[in-house]
Amino acid sequence: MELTPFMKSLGLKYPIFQGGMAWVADGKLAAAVSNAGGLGIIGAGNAPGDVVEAEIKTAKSLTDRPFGVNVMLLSPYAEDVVKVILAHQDSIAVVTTGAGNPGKYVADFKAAGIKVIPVVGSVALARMMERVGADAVVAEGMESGGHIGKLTTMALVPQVVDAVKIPVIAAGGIGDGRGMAAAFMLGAQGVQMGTRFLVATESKVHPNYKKAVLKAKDASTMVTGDFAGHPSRVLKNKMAKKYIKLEKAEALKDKPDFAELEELGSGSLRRAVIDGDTATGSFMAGEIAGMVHKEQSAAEILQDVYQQADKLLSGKD
Ligand code: TUI
Repeated sequence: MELTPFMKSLGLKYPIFQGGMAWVADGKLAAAVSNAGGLGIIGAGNAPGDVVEAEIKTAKSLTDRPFGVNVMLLSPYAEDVVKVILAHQDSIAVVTTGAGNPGKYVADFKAAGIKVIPVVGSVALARMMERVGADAVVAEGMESGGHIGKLTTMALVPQVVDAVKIPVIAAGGIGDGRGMAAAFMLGAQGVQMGTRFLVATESKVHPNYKKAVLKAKDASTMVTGDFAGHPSRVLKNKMAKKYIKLEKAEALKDKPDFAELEELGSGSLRRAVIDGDTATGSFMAGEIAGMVHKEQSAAEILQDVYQQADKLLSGKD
């Protein structure tokens, strides 16, 4: 498979991005993916600027290859994280954004020589991003783990490809070379995967979290947070079921108590990733968790996925 000029301009061997997963995607994981020829991405999540800065320094110390940082726009620290990224502009090749509209930051990133690749869940936002100067977009379907939009990857990707001239990277529901090949057939130039990298050898995710992904089946995920306007795909567990129950109860009230829901969800991703707390943690994962069967190094994951996709797309065997 020939890399497109855009993917070549990022200095990649494989047109595969590692999703900027909050709490999970640290400097070490990002460097491992970048060293192996993909695009490693540090997930800022809700972390303050100094914490993100430390991860950028870690990645920089571990790789000479390009890597990126994901800005989670709902974070109270998003503005600080943007400042940190601009201060390290020489070492950061790409910024991706999630959970919002990064319009006001695009010009500053571009002026700093950083490529801006917003994650979008709709054609409208993709068009807007192209208009404000984004270099590419990640079109992410609701098969993804974590915060999601409403459309599926199969429906979203070709519609975004038709709507914009900038390159489109597909995300959501891609866990192996078949998914990658399918994304290319839909017009994508690259893919982004999160769930598959959750269980990478270099991922610091708690063993209980990795185990939960490895034993997941096709129907093991569910979507919480829809009622409060922040739908999030997670592995089914006690916490997710409790959250849904509370959401349903609040939805029946004239004046729903969003604070109570917020309190239940607060810190739950940290409890999953760091503590491996299967009772009160939110184990964010995509629908492809059911086909992730083994822990592998980032390099093995990239090679496996790419080789399978390449074979399928070239029509060999
Ligand atoms: O951002 C993600 N995935 C995430 S962020 C995250 S941390 C979090 N946890 C709980 C609640 C909220 C955040 C965990 N996973 N993916 C990219 C993505 N962006 N998916 C959907 C969107 C999106 C949604 C709405 C992008 C823009 C948008 O609205 C744009 C507007 O016009 O405001």
